[in-house]
Amino acid sequence: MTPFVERIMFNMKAIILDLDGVICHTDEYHYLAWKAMADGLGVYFDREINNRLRGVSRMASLEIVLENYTGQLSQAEKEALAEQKNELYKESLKQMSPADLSEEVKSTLDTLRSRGYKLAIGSSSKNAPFILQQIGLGGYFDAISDGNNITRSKPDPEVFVKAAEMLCVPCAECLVVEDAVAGAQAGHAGGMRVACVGDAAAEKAGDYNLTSFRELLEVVL
Ligand code: B16
Ligand code: MG
Repeated sequence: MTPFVERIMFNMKAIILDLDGVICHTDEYHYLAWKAMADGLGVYFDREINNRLRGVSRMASLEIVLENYTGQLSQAEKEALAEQKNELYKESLKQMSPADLSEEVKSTLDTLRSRGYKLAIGSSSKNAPFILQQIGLGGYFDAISDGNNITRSKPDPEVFVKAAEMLCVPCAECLVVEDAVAGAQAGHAGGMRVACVGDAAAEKAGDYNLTSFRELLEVVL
């Protein structure tokens, strides 16, 4: 990796960060809630299937979970299952606190801000504002684009394009940070550069595939 390349070569002005799996680890809570819902329905579900749900909207996630379900479900029954999962998930979110924001993530965000970058959230989650509040980042970001202001989920670029619009920064001058392959595809589809951590980094889905969040400081001066 060549340090400083993003600012010099791409005139990078803003960083749009995914929430679940990047800023905090609500991905484990998603897994536990989907697992409980699937067990209740008698559908096989494991962590490998769960990886396919990263960055994907709630209803699209449900369709993936139901791939192993042999029965028939009406739209109303599907919505009730999604609601059931969300209620379980929200119970976990209530227990979150600023202690769930790692020192590494907070200090890296603060350093990026001190270097002059605008910072935004680009998350598929409708629970994003509540999660940010819980971990002490309510009001921290310059813009929040999330599941409440989009009609198409990642890998569609809508959530990131809207974040760039809110920041008044051209897409080509934004760097997306993602843990999901679908999220990395969304960033690229929006004409943005992409740095990946976690699952998406293991899949080499980004222009930069990082071994830690802090390594972002070597990508953007
Ligand atoms: P909700 P992200 C995504 O958040 C999650 O990765 C994905 O697993 C979830 O289904 C989606 O949000 C919707 O979440 O049910 O809370 O609206 O990674 O885009 O920050
Ligand atoms: Mg994510």
